[in-house]
Amino acid sequence: MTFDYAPALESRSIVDIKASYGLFVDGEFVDGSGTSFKTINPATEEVLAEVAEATEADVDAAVRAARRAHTRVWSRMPGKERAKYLYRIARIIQERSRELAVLETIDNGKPIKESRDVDIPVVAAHFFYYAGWADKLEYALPGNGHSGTRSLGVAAQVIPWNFPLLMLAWKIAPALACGNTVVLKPAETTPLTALLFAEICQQADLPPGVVNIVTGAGATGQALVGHPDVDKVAFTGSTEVGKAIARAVAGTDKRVTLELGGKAANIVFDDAPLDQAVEGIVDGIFFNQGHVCCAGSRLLVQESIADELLTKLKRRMSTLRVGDPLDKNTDVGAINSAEQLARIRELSDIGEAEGAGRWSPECELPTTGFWFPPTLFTGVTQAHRIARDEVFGPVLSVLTFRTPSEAIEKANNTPYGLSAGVWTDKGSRILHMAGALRAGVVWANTFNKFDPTSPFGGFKESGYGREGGRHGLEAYLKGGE
Ligand code: TAP
Repeated sequence: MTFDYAPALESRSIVDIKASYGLFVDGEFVDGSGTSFKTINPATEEVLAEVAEATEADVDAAVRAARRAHTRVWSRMPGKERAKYLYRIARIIQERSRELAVLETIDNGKPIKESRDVDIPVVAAHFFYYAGWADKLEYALPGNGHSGTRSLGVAAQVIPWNFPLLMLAWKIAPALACGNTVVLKPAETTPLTALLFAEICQQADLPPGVVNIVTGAGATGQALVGHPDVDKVAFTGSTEVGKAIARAVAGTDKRVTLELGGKAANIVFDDAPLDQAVEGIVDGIFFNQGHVCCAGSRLLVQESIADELLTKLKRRMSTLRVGDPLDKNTDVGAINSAEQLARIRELSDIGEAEGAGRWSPECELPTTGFWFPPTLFTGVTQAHRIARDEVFGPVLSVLTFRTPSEAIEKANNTPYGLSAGVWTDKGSRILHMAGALRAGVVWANTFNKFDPTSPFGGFKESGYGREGGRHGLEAYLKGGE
C-alpha cells in the first residue's frame, strides 16, 4: 500500500487533530478526573494537543469496563464473531492508513516513508493475521453446543513511543483474538494514534469496554499494572521500568510478558556481500532514528575488511537525508523528545571522552525541533559506554574481530539478548552463528525484518515472553506458557 504524498503542509491538513483529548473508556471518550499534558511535534516543537492524564480512579473505571465487557460479551462471543471485528478493524486501518501514517509521523518524528510503508501496513497485517486465529482457539463445551475461550480476562498493556501504533497492534490484536479485553496505556509523548485507533474501534462497532485507552505518564502505567483486577500485564519499554514492573507484580497471580531493551550486534564476515551489508547496517541503525529495541547498534566487522567496509559505509551515510519527517524523501527524522536527545548527546560525548573516534556526514540540521545526525564511532572497545549502553538513537559503534569465536564472544558480551545480524556467504556459518548467539532473533544477510507470523522477544535483560506468530497467542491463553 503506497501513496504519493503531497508536500508536507498538505499532508498535515489531512489529519484532524483535536485541541484536546479525553480517555477512551467503555466505548466512549470521557473527561479524565485529573490534569492534562501536552503532546508536541518533535520536528517543530509545535503543541499538537492537550491530552487527559488518567488518574488511579480513571484507570479503575477502565479496568471495570474491561472486566464487564469480558464477562458479559467478549469471552462469550464465538471466535468467528470476534474475528469479524478484528477483520473490520484491519480493513479500516487500511482505509485510513494515510491519515494514520501522517499522524504517527507528526506525533513521533519518524519519516513518513517509514510510517507509510512499514508501520501502518504491518499494523494492518497484525490485525488480519490474528483475526485468522480467533476461531481456531475455541473448545467445545459439553452438552450445550456452545464453544468457550481459554482467555485470561483483562490485559493491562503499556507501550513505548518508538512504534506507537505498531506496539499497540502487537499487544491488542492477539489479546482480542484470544477473547481477552484490554486497557492500554500509550507513551506520554505519542498518544495520538492510539486515540485515533479508539475512534476506529467505535467505527468498527466493537462492543464497549473491549478496548480502553488510558493516556498519561509513568504513574498511570504504574496504576494500571498494579490494579488488583487485571489478569495479565504486557509491557514493552526500558529494562529499568520492566524490572520495576516485575517487582510490582511479584507475589500476585498476574501473568507477565516483558519486551525490553537491546544492544544488538550486526556481524559482518569477510565473505559477506559488502554492498548489501552496508544497506543492512544503515537500515539496522538509522531506521526510525535508531529508536529501535532491536537496532544493530554494535557493528562487529572482520578486521581484514574493516577499512573497505567503513569507506563504503561513510559514503552511504553521506547520502542520508535528515530533516522534515513529512517529506517523503527524508531518511532520518526527528528525535522523539528533548529528553531522548539529551541522552543521545550525553552518551555520544562520553564515547568521545573515552577515546572513540566520532564521525558524522555533513548535514544541515533544522534549527527548531530535536535533531541528531547519523553518527559513527570507530576504535570502540567493549569497555566503552557506547558499546554497552542502549543509546536508542542514530549512533553506531564499530568494533572489529578476527575469528568467528571472537565475534560470538563480543556479540554475547552484553546484558541484553534481543536480536543480532550475521552477514556471510556461508550457509553453515549462518547456522553455527544462529545457534551460538544469545539473541531472540537472528537475521541472516538482512536486518529489521518484521512479520506478524514470526515470534519476537528476548533473552536475558531483554525480557521474556514472545510476541507475534503462534507464540504470541500463548501469553493470552490459559494453559499457555
Ligand atoms: P519506558 O520509559 O520504559 O516507558 C515505556 C512505557 O512505560 C511508557 O508508556 C511509560 O510511560 C510507561 N512507564 C514508565 N514508568 C512506568 C512505571 N513505573 N510503571 C508502568 N509503566 C511505566 O521506555 P521508553 O523510553 O518509552 O521506550 C524505550 C525503551 O523501550 C527502550 O529501552 C527500548 O529498547 C524498549 N523497547 C523494547 C521493545 C521490544 S519489543 N523489546 C520495543 C520497543 C521499545 P511514559 O510514556 O510516561 O514514560
